[in-house]
Amino acid sequence: MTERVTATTTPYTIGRPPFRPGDEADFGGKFTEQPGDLNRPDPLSCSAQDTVDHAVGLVRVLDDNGIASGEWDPKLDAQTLIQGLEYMMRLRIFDDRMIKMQRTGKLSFYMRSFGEEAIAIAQTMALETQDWVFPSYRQPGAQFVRGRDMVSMICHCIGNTEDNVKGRQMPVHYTWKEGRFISISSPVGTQFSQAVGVAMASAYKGDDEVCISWLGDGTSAQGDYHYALNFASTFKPPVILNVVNNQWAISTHANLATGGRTFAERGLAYDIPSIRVDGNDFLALYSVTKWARDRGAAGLGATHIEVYTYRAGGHSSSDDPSAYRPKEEFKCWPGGDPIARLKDHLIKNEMWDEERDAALAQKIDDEVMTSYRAACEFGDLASGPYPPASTIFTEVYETVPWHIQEQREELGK
Ligand SMILES: Cc1ncc(C[n+]2csc(CCOP(=O)(O)OP(=O)(O)O)c2C)c(N)n1
Ligand SMILES: [Mg+2]
Repeated sequence: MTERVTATTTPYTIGRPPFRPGDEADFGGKFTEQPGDLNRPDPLSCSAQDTVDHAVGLVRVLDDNGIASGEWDPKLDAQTLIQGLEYMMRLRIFDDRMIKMQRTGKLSFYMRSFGEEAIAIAQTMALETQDWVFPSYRQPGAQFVRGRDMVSMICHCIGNTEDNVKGRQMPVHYTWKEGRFISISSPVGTQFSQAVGVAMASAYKGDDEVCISWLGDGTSAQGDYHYALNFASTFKPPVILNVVNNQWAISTHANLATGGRTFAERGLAYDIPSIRVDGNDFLALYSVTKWARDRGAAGLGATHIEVYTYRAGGHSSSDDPSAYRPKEEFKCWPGGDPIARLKDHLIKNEMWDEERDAALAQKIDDEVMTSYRAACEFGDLASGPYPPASTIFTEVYETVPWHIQEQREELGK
C-alpha cells in the first residue's frame, strides 16, 4: 500500500490520486501487512532507529477475520471494548443526526468523522484524564470519552443561546475546558505547536500530563507541522503527534502532501520514534497510543504516529466528493469499517451479539433525538434565538482595546 502513484507528464514526477471519478477503485483487496509482523519495542528504551520498520510498515492487531494477535495486542477486557464500541456508535449516529440538521437548515455547517471513528475514541481512551487533547475538527469523539453532555455539543454546533462559545466559533470547532479539550482553530495545523508547547510546560512543572494532537495529511504539508516536530525533537516533551492520513485534504490527494513513502517516516529525520498504524483497528490504535503515553510520561519525549485510514464521507457538509473521486471508493478500503471490525471481533469472542448491538443502537438513537430536541429548545439556525450581538465584544479581552470599544459603541450594543 505504500507504492506511490506518479504523473509523468512533467519533467519531474509528482503524486496524483490513484483513482478519479469514473475509474474502478481497487486498493488491492487486503493489506499485505499482518498483525504480528512488527515487534513492540520496549517503550522505555526505544530510539527512533528502533522504529524504522514501524514507520514504513503498519501496526495491526485485528486481522481480516476479526482475530487479535501479535505483540501489540493490548489485551483489553470486554467492558473496555464494549465501551469503545458504544462511543464509536454514538459518534456515528450523532454525526448522521447533525448532517440531517444541517440539510434542514437547523445549523449552518458540519463535518463528520465517518470511517474515522476509532481514532479519537481509541486514542483518548488510552490516555489518562489529566492529559490534554489538541484536536482537529475530525476528533470531536474525544469529548464523548471525556463525558461531555450531548446537548451542550449540539448547542455549540447550532451556535444558539446555550452555546458555550456563544456563536463565536464555526460549528464543530468545539472548545471544552472541563474536558481539557482545546479549542479547534479554523486555520488548520495550529494545534501541533500548541500541544508541544503545553507538553514542554508540563514537563517543566513536573506534572504527569501528556498532550496529544492530530492533524491531517494535507495539513502536514504546512510549516506548523515541522515547527512542532523540531521543538518536539529538541526539547523532548511528553507529546503524541498524530498525522491522520485519511487519503484526502478536501479534493487534494495525500500523494500531493509528501514526497516520501509514508507520512510516519518523516518523524525519523527528527529523531522521534515514528509508527504507522491501521487507523480502522481500535485495538492497534489503543495499543500504540498507550505505548506513546508511557514514553512521554517516563520523560522520553515525543512519539510521531501516522494513522492510516480513509475519509469515508465528504470533507464537510459543503463538499461533494463525487467531483474528484469514485463514489464507492471507500467501500474497497482494505481497512474496512472500524465499527464493524470491533463489533465482529467482540462477537467472535462471544462478548457481544446482534441483539445487544441492535438494542444499543436504538438506545443511542433515542439519546441523540432527545438531545437534539432539548438543544433546539435553546434556538436553532432557522428560527433563533441567537446569542446577543454584544457577545461579539465580550469575554475575549480582559481589557477591551479602544478600537473594539469604539466599534461596540457604534453598534449600540
Ligand atoms: C491554513 C489553512 N489553509 C487552508 C484551510 C482550508 N482547509 C480546511 S480543511 C482543509 C483540508 C485539510 O485536509 P487534511 O489536513 O488532510 O485533514 P482532513 O480534513 O482530511 O481531516 C483545508 C485546505 C484552512 N482551514 N486553514
Ligand atoms: Mg486528510
